[in-house]
Amino acid sequence: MESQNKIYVNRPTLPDLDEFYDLLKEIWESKKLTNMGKFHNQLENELAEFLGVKYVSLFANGTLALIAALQVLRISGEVITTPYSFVATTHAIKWNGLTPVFCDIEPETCNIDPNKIEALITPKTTAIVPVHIYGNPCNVEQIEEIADIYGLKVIYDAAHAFNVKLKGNSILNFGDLSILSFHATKIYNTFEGGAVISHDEKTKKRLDYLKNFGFAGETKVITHGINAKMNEMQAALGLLQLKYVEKNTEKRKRLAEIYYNAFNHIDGINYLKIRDEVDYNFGYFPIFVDKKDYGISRDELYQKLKENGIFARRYFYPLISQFSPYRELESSKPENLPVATKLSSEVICLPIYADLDEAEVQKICEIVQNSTTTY
Ligand code: T4K
Repeated sequence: MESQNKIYVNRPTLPDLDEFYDLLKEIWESKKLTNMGKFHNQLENELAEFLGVKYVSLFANGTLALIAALQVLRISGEVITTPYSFVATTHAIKWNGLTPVFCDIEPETCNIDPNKIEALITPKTTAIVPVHIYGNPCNVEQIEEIADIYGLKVIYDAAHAFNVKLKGNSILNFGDLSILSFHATKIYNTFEGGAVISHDEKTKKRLDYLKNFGFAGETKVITHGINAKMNEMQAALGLLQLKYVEKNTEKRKRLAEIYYNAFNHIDGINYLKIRDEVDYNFGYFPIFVDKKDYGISRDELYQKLKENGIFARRYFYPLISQFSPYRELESSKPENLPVATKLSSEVICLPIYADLDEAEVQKICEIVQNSTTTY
C-alpha cells in the first residue's frame, strides 16, 4: 500500500505569483513575446554577472544548448563522453551526426575518469563531452591537460552545475564551452530552459545566430540554424528566480546535512564526497547501496521507499550505453565500463529541494536506517 503523502525526488521552486504577474503584464502590453526581447537580454546579462562568467546565450532547453554548442565548434568524428548521465548528453552528440565513445567513470565522483580518456583517443577524435554529474566538478585540470596535448575541444555538460564554484571560480569558466539546463527539476528553473556559456564575443555571436535559424540580419542566413530561443515568459521567470538561488541552496544544504549525519552510521550506504574547494549547490543527493554491507539491494530499498510514498529516482540507471541506440557500440560493452556499471546498479537519488521539510528528510533517513538487515 502506498502512503497518501507522496514525496518526489524533486519539486520546482517558484517565485511569488504576484511578482510574476507584474512581469507578465509588461509582456502583454508590449506584445513582444519572443525573439530576443527585453527580458531575454536582461537575463543574459544578469546571469553572466551572477554566475561570474563572460557570455551567456539563453536556449529553449539544455538539450538544444548542447546540440548548438557542438555545432558552433564544428565538432566532427568521434566524441569521448560518459555513459553515466541523462540520455540527453549522448543524444546531443548523435544529433550532430557524431559517434559517441563511452569512457568509464571515477568511483569517488561518478565523473568521467581522465585516466581512461587517452586510451580511447583515435585520429577521428575531436572533442570530449564530460558531465559535472550531480553538479560535482569533474577533474577539469587533468581533462584540460589531455585536451591541450591532443588538440581536442572540451564541452562541459554542466546541466546540474548551476552556481557551482571550484576554488572560488565558476566551474563554467573551464573548457571551451559549458551548457546549463533550467528544466523544472533543476535548482534554477525557467519551466524549461538552458544556456551555453562562452568565453569570447565571436563564439557568443555565432551561438546566437545558430539558435535563431542562422539569421545574421534580416535577409542574411549564415548557417543551418535551428529554433532554440528562450521566450520572454521564461526569461521573466528566470529574472525572478535569480533572487532565491542562494537562500534555496542554504535550505538544501541543511537537508543534505541531515542525510550525511544519518548515513555516516549505516554500513553499506555510501554517498558522494564533495571536495572542500568546491562551493556545491546540493541539487541532488545520490546514495550508493552496497548490498554486501547493507543487506538488501538498491532496488529493494527503492521499492521500500516507494511503499512509504518516497519517490526517489535511480539517476543514472540504466547507463546511456545500455539504451538501444547505443548498446552496439564497442565502447558500450559493460566490461569496458566496470565502474559505471557498478555505480549505476547501486545508485538512488533521494529527495532534496528547498521546500522539503526537515521532518520529511528525517523520515526518509529512518526508512533507510530501518531497512538494513546487517545490524
Ligand atoms: N544533461 C544532463 C546531465 C541532464 O541531466 C539533462 C536533463 C540534460 C542534459 C538536458 O537538459 P534539458 O533539455 O532537460 O533542459 C528529468 C528532466 O526532464 C531532465 O531535465 C533532467 N536532466 C533529468 C535528470 O531529469 P525525468 O524524466 O526523470 O523527470 P520527471 O518528469 O520524471 O521529473 C522528476 C520528478 O520531478 C517528478 O517525479 C516530480 C518532479 N517534477 C517534475 C516536473 C517535470 C515536478 O514536481 N514538476 C515538474 O514540472 O527527467
